[in-house]
Amino acid sequence: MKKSLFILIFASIIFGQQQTNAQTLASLPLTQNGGTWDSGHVQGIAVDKARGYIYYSFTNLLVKYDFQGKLIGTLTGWNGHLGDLDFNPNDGLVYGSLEYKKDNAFYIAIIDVDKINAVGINASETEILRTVYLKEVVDDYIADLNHDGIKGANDDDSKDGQKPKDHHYGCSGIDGVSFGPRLGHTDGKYYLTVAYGIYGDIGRNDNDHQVLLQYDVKDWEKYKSQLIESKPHHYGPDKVDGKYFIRTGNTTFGVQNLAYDDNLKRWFMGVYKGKKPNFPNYSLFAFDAKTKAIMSDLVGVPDENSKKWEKGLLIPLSSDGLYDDKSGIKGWNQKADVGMQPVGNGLFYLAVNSGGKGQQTADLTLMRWTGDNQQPFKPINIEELNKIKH
Ligand SMILES: [Ca+2]
Ligand SMILES: [Ca+2]
Ligand SMILES: [Ca+2]
Repeated sequence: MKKSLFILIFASIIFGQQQTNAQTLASLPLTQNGGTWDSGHVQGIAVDKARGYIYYSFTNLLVKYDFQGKLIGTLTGWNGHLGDLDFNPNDGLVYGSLEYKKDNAFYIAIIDVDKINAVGINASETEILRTVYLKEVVDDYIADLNHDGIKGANDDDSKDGQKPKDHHYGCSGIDGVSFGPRLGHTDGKYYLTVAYGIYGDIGRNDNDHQVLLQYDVKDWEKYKSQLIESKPHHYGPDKVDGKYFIRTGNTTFGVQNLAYDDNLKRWFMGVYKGKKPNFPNYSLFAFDAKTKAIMSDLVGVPDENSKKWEKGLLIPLSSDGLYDDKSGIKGWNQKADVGMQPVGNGLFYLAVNSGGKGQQTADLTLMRWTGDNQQPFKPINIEELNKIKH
């Protein structure tokens, strides 16, 4: 008797979850336009599946739409560069990268998106947007590699001539942001994962790796601070919970969009193509969540003490995709640089930007992962979506 009751409860929970998942899938818009704005271009998106919202970062503007395509509100009022986003279902907040390069200051913006309920809310007049300072990124950005005493934003690499150039690993700041399991694992708690921007400088060899940092945000309440732009604060963790390197060859400003797909158990990195002729310069790279990082040479990054290559925790790229013999690099030619968000069941939103100054817009398309090296994502239609549901 008791046993059958358990089975009944268990079955109803599973059935209930399937119902919820089916309902969520059914409510996903096949396409969405993120509005036209006098702002910077779209940088990234975040999706709250449970409550049915899509968030767009337009560099100096955050826009909130519901799944029906209704504009719910916007947040403005900062001069820094808001980049890629992710939604954290554990606290209901959106996390995004926020750069103040001239101030040598890099933050995670943590946005209480529940409170975005009107168009034109000014972040500086509310407590909706809080920030946490990332010392690790700043340390690499301001590294005085050429020992001329000039650092960070003040050292203009283009004037360095034959001297070594500043900015460790070519760090230009941060952009890609995603929650996901500790690298090397497919389960366990999720960590906030932040990707470096990397200068697309073809005249240096130390900028051919992507750099990812992982942070456990459980204790971040104590750091979260209002950002006074005239006096950028330094409240944030001194240490990272993990620092990893992925050799992709150089890109133009590093990982634009970072996304963890729990369906494929895979991390995706969308980039602006690099320009070095010795690399294939793909626009999308991936690595698998289970792949363990191995302490290895970071080829091209000189170790000042040993005169060899610096070492770091290196994660190999996924084994599928297009393959470049010469460099051993794998990846895809797929636009994934201004918005990419997995939403489960092998489905992803991918963004395309258009419009010029004063009229920036973003169009999202719901796509499915195909595994085809030539066309890894294909738009999904309503019939295909219904097939997944049942
Ligand atoms: Ca310098
Ligand atoms: Ca970007
Ligand atoms: Ca992201």
